[in-house]
Amino acid sequence: MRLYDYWRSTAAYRVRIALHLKGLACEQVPIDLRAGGQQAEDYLARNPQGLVPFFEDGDLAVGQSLAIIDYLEETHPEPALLPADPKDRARVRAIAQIIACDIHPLNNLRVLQYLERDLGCDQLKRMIWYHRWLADGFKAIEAMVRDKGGEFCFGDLPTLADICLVPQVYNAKRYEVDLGPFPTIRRINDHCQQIEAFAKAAPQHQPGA
Ligand SMILES: N[C@@H](CCC(=O)N[C@@H](CS)C(=O)NCC(=O)O)C(=O)O
Repeated sequence: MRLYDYWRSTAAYRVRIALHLKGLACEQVPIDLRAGGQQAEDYLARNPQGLVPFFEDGDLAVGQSLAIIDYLEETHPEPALLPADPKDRARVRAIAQIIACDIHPLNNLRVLQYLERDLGCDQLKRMIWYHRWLADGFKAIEAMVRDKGGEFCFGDLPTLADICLVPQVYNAKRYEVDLGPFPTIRRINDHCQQIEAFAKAAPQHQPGA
């Protein structure tokens, strides 16, 4: 298995957590997003979308973190990243998708760069934009996980929801979001940090950090 990633990419961070939770060895190939490595000709030939993560396993070559994690889940079902009950699976996916479909795409590097370079937003407006969409999503998740009593987003085992949440918390801190209004999210994130798979996947431990 080979993962094209960038140490600070939250989407790649999700895949790294899933790989470590499942105990799977994977070669990492760093793509330097700040230097535009995602737009290099040889990388685009591999992944025409010009984003990380990108993943290869035998004759499979695929992007999109959630598709990669689905593949890992289907090919290496243990430990499961989704609960057994279909209703619970839907609950977990709903949290993961708030992050992966509603927060992250609005706050991705290319979107923030577009706001600044093409639409003339200064850094303050860029920050306001980031904070707005992050807070919207986190407010919903906080309400969904509060009073559930589990150590993770859903129950006492890590799931796809935590895999998406932890990288987004990392990114929120990087953009100096006040996490005070989200005590349950903070508690879950702190708990995940104690788990080896999450710790090993953390940005500061990746090549290029
Ligand atoms: N929906 C995609 C998002 C991938 C994505 O946007 N990756 C970011 C890093 S977190 C990226 O490569 N950004 C490069 C850019 O914006 O130019 C996924 O989940 O894999």
